[in-house]
Amino acid sequence: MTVESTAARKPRRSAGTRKSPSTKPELVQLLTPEGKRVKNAQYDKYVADITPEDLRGLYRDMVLTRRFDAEATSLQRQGELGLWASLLGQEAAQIGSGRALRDDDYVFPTYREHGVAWCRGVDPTNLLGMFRGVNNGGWDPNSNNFQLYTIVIGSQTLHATGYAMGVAKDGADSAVIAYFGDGASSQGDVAESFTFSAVYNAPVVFFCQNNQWAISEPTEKQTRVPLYQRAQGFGFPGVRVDGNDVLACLAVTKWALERARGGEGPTLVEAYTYRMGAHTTSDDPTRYRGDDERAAWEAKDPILRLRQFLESANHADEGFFAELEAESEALGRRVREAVRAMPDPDHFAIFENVYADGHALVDEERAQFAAYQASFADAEGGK
Ligand SMILES: Cc1ncc(C[n+]2csc(CCOP(=O)(O)OP(=O)(O)O)c2C)c(N)n1
Ligand SMILES: [Mg+2]
Repeated sequence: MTVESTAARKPRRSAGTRKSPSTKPELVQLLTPEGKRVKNAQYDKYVADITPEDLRGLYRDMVLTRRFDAEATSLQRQGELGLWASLLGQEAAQIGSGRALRDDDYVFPTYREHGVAWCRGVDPTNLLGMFRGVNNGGWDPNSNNFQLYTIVIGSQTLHATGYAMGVAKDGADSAVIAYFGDGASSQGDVAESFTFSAVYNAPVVFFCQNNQWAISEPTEKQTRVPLYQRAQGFGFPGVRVDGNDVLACLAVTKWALERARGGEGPTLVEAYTYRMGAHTTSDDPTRYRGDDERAAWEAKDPILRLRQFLESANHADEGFFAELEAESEALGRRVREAVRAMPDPDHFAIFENVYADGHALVDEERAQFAAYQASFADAEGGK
Protein backbone atom coordinates (compact mmCIF):
# COMPACT_ATOMS: atom_id res chain seq x y z
CA MET A 1 0.00 0.00 0.00
CA THR A 2 1.29 3.43 -0.83
CA VAL A 3 0.97 6.67 1.07
CA GLU A 4 -1.04 8.06 -1.86
CA SER A 5 -3.61 5.31 -1.64
CA THR A 6 -3.96 5.80 2.13
CA ALA A 7 -4.59 9.48 1.51
CA ALA A 8 -7.13 8.61 -1.16
CA ARG A 9 -9.44 7.00 1.39
CA LYS A 10 -9.74 10.21 3.44
CA PRO A 11 -12.87 12.33 2.84
CA ARG A 12 -12.27 14.95 0.19
CA ARG A 13 -12.54 18.57 1.25
CA SER A 14 -14.24 19.65 -1.94
CA ALA A 15 -16.88 17.64 -3.74
CA GLY A 16 -15.48 19.10 -6.96
CA THR A 17 -12.10 17.45 -6.47
CA ARG A 18 -12.56 14.29 -8.45
CA LYS A 19 -8.99 13.35 -9.16
CA SER A 20 -7.79 10.97 -6.52
CA PRO A 21 -4.11 11.20 -5.62
CA SER A 22 -3.96 7.43 -6.00
CA THR A 23 -4.27 7.87 -9.78
CA LYS A 24 -1.06 9.88 -9.83
CA PRO A 25 1.52 7.76 -11.57
CA GLU A 26 4.00 6.54 -9.06
CA LEU A 27 6.19 4.71 -11.50
CA VAL A 28 7.96 6.57 -14.30
CA GLN A 29 7.57 4.47 -17.41
CA LEU A 30 8.38 5.32 -21.04
CA LEU A 31 8.03 1.81 -22.44
CA THR A 32 5.20 -0.48 -21.36
CA PRO A 33 5.94 -4.17 -20.77
CA GLU A 34 4.57 -4.74 -24.30
CA GLY A 35 7.17 -2.36 -25.72
CA LYS A 36 4.81 0.52 -26.42
CA ARG A 37 6.24 4.03 -26.05
CA VAL A 38 4.20 6.16 -23.66
CA LYS A 39 4.57 9.91 -23.28
CA ASN A 40 5.83 11.51 -20.11
CA ALA A 41 5.67 15.26 -19.70
CA GLN A 42 8.59 15.50 -17.31
CA TYR A 43 11.06 12.95 -18.65
CA ASP A 44 10.52 12.72 -22.43
CA LYS A 45 12.98 15.53 -23.04
CA TYR A 46 15.83 13.46 -21.60
CA VAL A 47 15.46 10.90 -24.39
CA ALA A 48 14.15 13.24 -27.08
CA ASP A 49 17.37 13.12 -29.12
CA ILE A 50 17.81 9.35 -28.90
CA THR A 51 18.42 7.77 -32.32
CA PRO A 52 17.52 4.29 -33.58
CA GLU A 53 21.23 3.52 -33.40
CA ASP A 54 21.33 4.55 -29.73
CA LEU A 55 18.33 2.30 -29.06
CA ARG A 56 20.04 -0.63 -30.76
CA GLY A 57 23.09 0.19 -28.63
CA LEU A 58 21.05 -0.07 -25.43
CA TYR A 59 19.63 -3.37 -26.61
CA ARG A 60 23.10 -4.69 -27.47
CA ASP A 61 24.38 -3.62 -24.03
CA MET A 62 21.59 -5.50 -22.28
CA VAL A 63 21.93 -8.65 -24.39
CA LEU A 64 25.70 -8.85 -23.99
CA THR A 65 25.50 -8.15 -20.27
CA ARG A 66 22.94 -10.90 -19.82
CA ARG A 67 25.07 -13.27 -21.85
CA PHE A 68 28.17 -12.46 -19.83
CA ASP A 69 26.21 -12.98 -16.62
CA ALA A 70 24.85 -16.36 -17.76
CA GLU A 71 28.35 -17.44 -18.69
CA ALA A 72 29.65 -16.46 -15.25
CA THR A 73 26.86 -18.45 -13.57
CA SER A 74 27.79 -21.51 -15.66
CA LEU A 75 31.47 -21.05 -14.86
CA GLN A 76 30.63 -21.08 -11.16
CA ARG A 77 28.65 -24.30 -11.63
CA GLN A 78 31.67 -25.81 -13.36
CA GLY A 79 33.89 -24.92 -10.40
CA GLU A 80 35.77 -22.17 -12.21
CA LEU A 81 34.43 -19.42 -9.91
CA GLY A 82 33.89 -19.63 -6.17
CA LEU A 83 30.73 -17.54 -6.30
CA TRP A 84 28.70 -15.37 -8.67
CA ALA A 85 26.04 -12.72 -8.03
CA SER A 86 23.77 -12.63 -11.07
CA LEU A 87 22.15 -9.45 -12.39
CA LEU A 88 19.48 -11.37 -14.32
CA GLY A 89 16.41 -9.13 -14.67
CA GLN A 90 18.20 -5.93 -13.69
CA GLU A 91 19.78 -5.19 -17.08
CA ALA A 92 17.60 -2.18 -17.88
CA ALA A 93 18.17 -0.52 -14.51
CA GLN A 94 21.91 -0.87 -14.92
CA ILE A 95 22.30 -0.09 -18.62
CA GLY A 96 19.82 2.80 -18.54
CA SER A 97 21.52 4.46 -15.57
CA GLY A 98 25.02 3.51 -16.75
CA ARG A 99 24.51 5.07 -20.17
CA ALA A 100 23.23 8.29 -18.58
CA LEU A 101 26.67 8.90 -17.08
CA ARG A 102 29.48 11.01 -18.45
CA ASP A 103 33.06 9.72 -18.46
CA ASP A 104 34.08 12.15 -15.72
CA ASP A 105 31.28 10.99 -13.38
CA TYR A 106 32.24 8.51 -10.70
CA VAL A 107 30.48 5.24 -9.86
CA PHE A 108 30.35 3.42 -6.52
CA PRO A 109 28.86 -0.04 -7.16
CA THR A 110 27.83 -3.00 -5.02
CA TYR A 111 28.77 -6.52 -6.15
CA ARG A 112 26.03 -6.96 -8.78
CA GLU A 113 26.67 -4.01 -11.10
CA HIS A 114 28.03 -5.96 -14.07
CA GLY A 115 25.91 -3.92 -16.50
CA VAL A 116 27.17 -0.62 -15.12
CA ALA A 117 30.74 -1.93 -15.31
CA TRP A 118 30.08 -2.77 -18.95
CA CYS A 119 28.91 0.80 -19.62
CA ARG A 120 32.03 2.17 -17.95
CA GLY A 121 34.25 0.12 -20.25
CA VAL A 122 35.58 -2.27 -17.60
CA ASP A 123 36.48 -5.48 -19.42
CA PRO A 124 33.97 -8.09 -18.22
CA THR A 125 36.70 -10.67 -17.69
CA ASN A 126 38.18 -8.35 -15.05
CA LEU A 127 35.00 -8.70 -13.00
CA LEU A 128 35.64 -12.40 -12.55
CA GLY A 129 39.03 -12.42 -10.82
CA MET A 130 37.65 -11.67 -7.38
CA PHE A 131 34.93 -14.29 -7.79
CA ARG A 132 37.59 -16.81 -8.79
CA GLY A 133 39.65 -15.78 -5.78
CA VAL A 134 42.74 -14.81 -7.73
CA ASN A 135 42.75 -11.08 -6.99
CA ASN A 136 41.18 -8.54 -4.66
CA GLY A 137 39.33 -6.51 -7.22
CA GLY A 138 40.61 -6.79 -10.75
CA TRP A 139 40.61 -3.28 -12.12
CA ASP A 140 41.99 0.15 -11.42
CA PRO A 141 39.02 2.25 -10.21
CA ASN A 142 40.46 5.45 -11.63
CA SER A 143 40.85 4.09 -15.17
CA ASN A 144 37.10 4.09 -15.71
CA ASN A 145 35.85 6.04 -12.68
CA PHE A 146 34.30 2.82 -11.45
CA GLN A 147 35.12 1.85 -7.88
CA LEU A 148 35.84 -1.75 -6.90
CA TYR A 149 32.87 -3.93 -6.02
CA THR A 150 31.75 -3.40 -2.45
CA ILE A 151 30.32 -6.28 -0.46
CA VAL A 152 29.88 -4.54 2.90
CA ILE A 153 26.24 -3.64 2.35
CA GLY A 154 25.55 0.08 1.98
CA SER A 155 29.07 1.26 2.85
CA GLN A 156 29.73 2.51 -0.68
CA THR A 157 27.01 5.15 -0.27
CA LEU A 158 29.23 6.81 2.35
CA HIS A 159 32.23 6.64 0.05
CA ALA A 160 30.16 8.15 -2.75
CA THR A 161 28.90 10.94 -0.53
CA GLY A 162 32.39 11.85 0.65
CA TYR A 163 33.68 11.71 -2.90
CA ALA A 164 30.82 13.91 -4.10
CA MET A 165 31.52 16.45 -1.36
CA GLY A 166 35.11 16.53 -2.65
CA VAL A 167 33.93 17.02 -6.23
CA ALA A 168 31.86 20.00 -5.08
CA LYS A 169 34.82 21.47 -3.20
CA ASP A 170 36.92 21.14 -6.36
CA GLY A 171 34.30 23.15 -8.20
CA ALA A 172 33.96 20.39 -10.82
CA ASP A 173 30.63 19.76 -12.52
CA SER A 174 30.88 15.98 -12.54
CA ALA A 175 28.44 13.87 -10.59
CA VAL A 176 28.69 10.75 -8.48
CA ILE A 177 26.33 7.79 -8.44
CA ALA A 178 26.01 5.21 -5.69
CA TYR A 179 24.28 1.90 -6.39
CA PHE A 180 22.67 -0.07 -3.59
CA GLY A 181 19.79 -2.43 -2.97
CA ASP A 182 16.45 -2.48 -1.16
CA GLY A 183 18.05 -4.39 1.69
CA ALA A 184 20.90 -1.90 1.94
CA SER A 185 18.35 0.89 2.37
CA SER A 186 17.90 -0.35 5.97
CA GLN A 187 21.57 0.16 6.80
CA GLY A 188 22.68 3.04 8.99
CA ASP A 189 25.37 3.88 6.44
CA VAL A 190 22.71 4.71 3.88
CA ALA A 191 20.78 6.95 6.29
CA GLU A 192 24.02 8.73 7.19
CA SER A 193 24.81 9.21 3.51
CA PHE A 194 21.38 10.71 2.93
CA THR A 195 21.85 13.12 5.84
CA PHE A 196 25.34 14.24 4.85
CA SER A 197 24.63 14.56 1.15
CA ALA A 198 21.47 16.59 1.81
CA VAL A 199 23.07 18.90 4.33
CA TYR A 200 26.17 19.47 2.18
CA ASN A 201 24.22 19.50 -1.07
CA ALA A 202 26.54 16.86 -2.47
CA PRO A 203 26.29 16.09 -6.21
CA VAL A 204 25.33 12.46 -5.75
CA VAL A 205 22.61 10.24 -7.17
CA PHE A 206 21.50 7.38 -4.96
CA PHE A 207 20.41 4.64 -7.34
CA CYS A 208 18.53 1.96 -5.43
CA GLN A 209 17.73 -1.17 -7.38
CA ASN A 210 14.71 -2.45 -5.55
CA ASN A 211 14.84 -6.02 -6.82
CA GLN A 212 12.24 -7.04 -4.19
CA TRP A 213 14.61 -9.23 -2.21
CA ALA A 214 17.57 -8.96 0.15
CA ILE A 215 18.65 -12.59 0.00
CA SER A 216 15.52 -14.21 1.52
CA GLU A 217 14.03 -11.03 3.01
CA PRO A 218 11.25 -9.39 0.98
CA THR A 219 11.00 -5.60 0.66
CA GLU A 220 8.03 -5.58 3.07
CA LYS A 221 10.56 -6.41 5.78
CA GLN A 222 12.64 -3.34 4.93
CA THR A 223 10.10 -0.55 4.77
CA ARG A 224 6.51 0.56 5.39
CA VAL A 225 6.59 3.20 2.65
CA PRO A 226 7.77 3.00 -0.96
CA LEU A 227 11.53 3.41 -0.77
CA TYR A 228 11.71 6.51 -2.97
CA GLN A 229 9.60 8.39 -0.41
CA ARG A 230 12.36 8.09 2.15
CA ALA A 231 14.24 10.91 0.40
CA GLN A 232 11.60 13.45 1.35
CA GLY A 233 12.37 13.10 5.03
CA PHE A 234 16.00 13.91 4.34
CA GLY A 235 15.14 16.94 2.23
CA PHE A 236 15.73 15.84 -1.35
CA PRO A 237 13.58 14.38 -4.09
CA GLY A 238 12.98 10.71 -4.67
CA VAL A 239 11.42 9.08 -7.71
CA ARG A 240 10.37 5.55 -8.54
CA VAL A 241 11.18 4.46 -12.06
CA ASP A 242 10.26 1.25 -13.85
CA GLY A 243 13.56 -0.56 -13.45
CA ASN A 244 12.74 -2.90 -16.34
CA ASP A 245 12.34 0.02 -18.74
CA VAL A 246 15.75 1.02 -20.06
CA LEU A 247 14.49 4.27 -21.58
CA ALA A 248 12.86 5.43 -18.37
CA CYS A 249 15.96 4.53 -16.35
CA LEU A 250 18.10 6.49 -18.80
CA ALA A 251 15.82 9.54 -18.67
CA VAL A 252 15.33 9.62 -14.90
CA THR A 253 19.04 9.14 -14.20
CA LYS A 254 19.89 11.95 -16.64
CA TRP A 255 17.50 14.20 -14.79
CA ALA A 256 19.01 13.29 -11.43
CA LEU A 257 22.56 13.80 -12.74
CA GLU A 258 21.57 17.16 -14.17
CA ARG A 259 20.32 18.21 -10.74
CA ALA A 260 23.63 17.12 -9.19
CA ARG A 261 25.65 19.04 -11.78
CA GLY A 262 23.47 22.11 -11.38
CA GLY A 263 24.18 22.33 -7.63
CA GLU A 264 20.76 21.05 -6.61
CA GLY A 265 22.16 18.25 -4.48
CA PRO A 266 21.25 14.58 -4.12
CA THR A 267 18.39 12.59 -5.63
CA LEU A 268 17.12 9.14 -4.76
CA VAL A 269 16.13 7.01 -7.74
CA GLU A 270 14.33 3.81 -6.87
CA ALA A 271 14.48 1.47 -9.84
CA TYR A 272 11.62 -0.94 -9.30
CA THR A 273 12.78 -4.25 -10.68
CA TYR A 274 13.18 -7.92 -9.86
CA ARG A 275 16.05 -10.27 -9.16
CA MET A 276 15.09 -13.10 -11.49
CA GLY A 277 17.84 -15.42 -10.36
CA ALA A 278 19.20 -16.52 -7.03
CA HIS A 279 20.83 -13.99 -4.69
CA THR A 280 24.13 -15.64 -5.51
CA THR A 281 25.09 -19.10 -6.73
CA SER A 282 25.15 -20.14 -3.03
CA ASP A 283 21.46 -19.36 -2.63
CA ASP A 284 18.37 -21.45 -3.37
CA PRO A 285 15.40 -19.08 -3.87
CA THR A 286 12.88 -21.95 -4.07
CA ARG A 287 13.20 -22.10 -0.27
CA TYR A 288 11.53 -18.71 0.19
CA ARG A 289 9.58 -17.66 -2.92
CA GLY A 290 7.25 -19.18 -5.46
CA ASP A 291 7.59 -19.62 -9.22
CA ASP A 292 4.45 -17.52 -9.82
CA GLU A 293 6.31 -14.41 -8.73
CA ARG A 294 9.10 -14.98 -11.21
CA ALA A 295 6.60 -15.71 -13.97
CA ALA A 296 4.87 -12.37 -13.36
CA TRP A 297 8.17 -10.55 -13.69
CA GLU A 298 9.22 -12.51 -16.75
CA ALA A 299 6.31 -10.85 -18.51
CA LYS A 300 8.05 -7.53 -17.81
CA ASP A 301 11.43 -8.67 -19.09
CA PRO A 302 13.58 -5.62 -19.87
CA ILE A 303 15.22 -7.07 -22.98
CA LEU A 304 12.05 -8.41 -24.52
CA ARG A 305 10.26 -5.10 -24.10
CA LEU A 306 12.96 -3.13 -25.93
CA ARG A 307 13.06 -5.77 -28.66
CA GLN A 308 9.31 -5.41 -29.16
CA PHE A 309 9.71 -1.66 -29.42
CA LEU A 310 12.63 -1.91 -31.86
CA GLU A 311 10.69 -4.34 -34.06
CA SER A 312 7.43 -2.42 -34.04
CA ALA A 313 9.23 0.84 -34.87
CA ASN A 314 11.30 -0.88 -37.58
CA HIS A 315 14.48 0.20 -35.86
CA ALA A 316 16.17 -3.20 -36.13
CA ASP A 317 16.05 -6.02 -38.65
CA GLU A 318 16.81 -9.73 -38.51
CA GLY A 319 20.40 -9.08 -39.54
CA PHE A 320 20.97 -6.97 -36.44
CA PHE A 321 19.62 -9.64 -34.10
CA ALA A 322 21.60 -12.40 -35.83
CA GLU A 323 24.83 -10.42 -35.65
CA LEU A 324 24.23 -9.73 -31.98
CA GLU A 325 23.69 -13.42 -31.32
CA ALA A 326 27.05 -14.17 -32.92
CA GLU A 327 28.67 -11.42 -30.87
CA SER A 328 27.15 -12.92 -27.69
CA GLU A 329 28.58 -16.32 -28.54
CA ALA A 330 32.01 -14.79 -29.10
CA LEU A 331 31.81 -12.95 -25.77
CA GLY A 332 30.88 -16.18 -23.99
CA ARG A 333 33.87 -17.96 -25.52
CA ARG A 334 36.22 -15.11 -24.63
CA VAL A 335 35.02 -15.10 -21.01
CA ARG A 336 35.41 -18.88 -20.65
CA GLU A 337 38.92 -18.84 -22.06
CA ALA A 338 40.00 -15.82 -20.02
CA VAL A 339 38.80 -17.32 -16.73
CA ARG A 340 40.55 -20.61 -17.26
CA ALA A 341 43.76 -18.80 -18.20
CA MET A 342 43.84 -16.64 -15.04
CA PRO A 343 47.06 -17.45 -13.17
CA ASP A 344 46.81 -18.50 -9.54
CA PRO A 345 48.22 -15.83 -7.25
CA ASP A 346 51.31 -16.31 -5.17
CA HIS A 347 50.10 -17.70 -1.82
CA PHE A 348 51.72 -14.86 0.06
CA ALA A 349 50.31 -12.05 -2.12
CA ILE A 350 47.35 -11.68 0.27
CA PHE A 351 49.66 -10.13 2.84
CA GLU A 352 51.17 -7.56 0.50
CA ASN A 353 48.44 -4.95 0.10
CA VAL A 354 46.95 -4.79 3.59
CA TYR A 355 49.02 -1.77 4.63
CA ALA A 356 51.22 0.49 2.52
CA ASP A 357 54.12 -0.12 4.92
CA GLY A 358 55.02 -3.09 7.10
CA HIS A 359 52.79 -4.01 10.05
CA ALA A 360 53.62 -6.23 13.02
CA LEU A 361 50.32 -8.13 12.91
CA VAL A 362 50.60 -8.81 9.19
CA ASP A 363 54.19 -9.99 9.72
CA GLU A 364 53.01 -12.35 12.44
CA GLU A 365 50.20 -13.74 10.30
CA ARG A 366 52.56 -14.15 7.35
CA ALA A 367 54.95 -16.11 9.53
CA GLN A 368 52.11 -18.32 10.83
CA PHE A 369 50.96 -18.98 7.29
CA ALA A 370 54.51 -19.79 6.18
CA ALA A 371 54.78 -22.33 9.02
CA TYR A 372 51.44 -23.84 8.03
CA GLN A 373 52.57 -24.18 4.42
CA ALA A 374 55.87 -25.67 5.54
CA SER A 375 54.01 -28.30 7.58
CA PHE A 376 52.71 -29.81 4.32
CA ALA A 377 56.23 -29.93 2.91
CA ASP A 378 57.39 -31.80 6.06
CA ALA A 379 54.54 -34.27 5.77
CA GLU A 380 55.35 -34.96 2.14
CA GLY A 381 59.08 -35.16 2.88
CA GLY A 382 58.41 -37.69 5.68
CA LYS A 383 56.58 -40.12 3.38
C1 LIG B 1 27.09 -5.02 6.42
C2 LIG B 1 26.66 -6.32 5.80
N1 LIG B 1 25.69 -7.03 6.40
C3 LIG B 1 25.28 -8.20 5.86
C4 LIG B 1 25.87 -8.67 4.70
C5 LIG B 1 25.38 -9.99 4.09
N2 LIG B 1 24.62 -9.69 2.87
C6 LIG B 1 25.18 -9.82 1.65
S1 LIG B 1 24.10 -9.41 0.42
C7 LIG B 1 22.88 -9.06 1.53
C8 LIG B 1 21.52 -8.60 1.04
C9 LIG B 1 21.56 -7.32 0.30
O1 LIG B 1 20.31 -7.06 -0.28
P1 LIG B 1 20.06 -5.82 -1.18
O2 LIG B 1 20.66 -4.61 -0.58
O3 LIG B 1 18.62 -5.77 -1.50
O4 LIG B 1 20.91 -6.10 -2.51
P2 LIG B 1 20.72 -7.30 -3.58
O5 LIG B 1 21.63 -8.41 -3.15
O6 LIG B 1 19.31 -7.67 -3.63
O7 LIG B 1 21.22 -6.74 -4.87
C10 LIG B 1 23.31 -9.27 2.83
C11 LIG B 1 22.47 -9.08 4.03
C12 LIG B 1 26.90 -7.91 4.13
N3 LIG B 1 27.52 -8.29 3.00
N4 LIG B 1 27.27 -6.73 4.69
MG1 LIG C 1 17.63 -6.48 -3.15
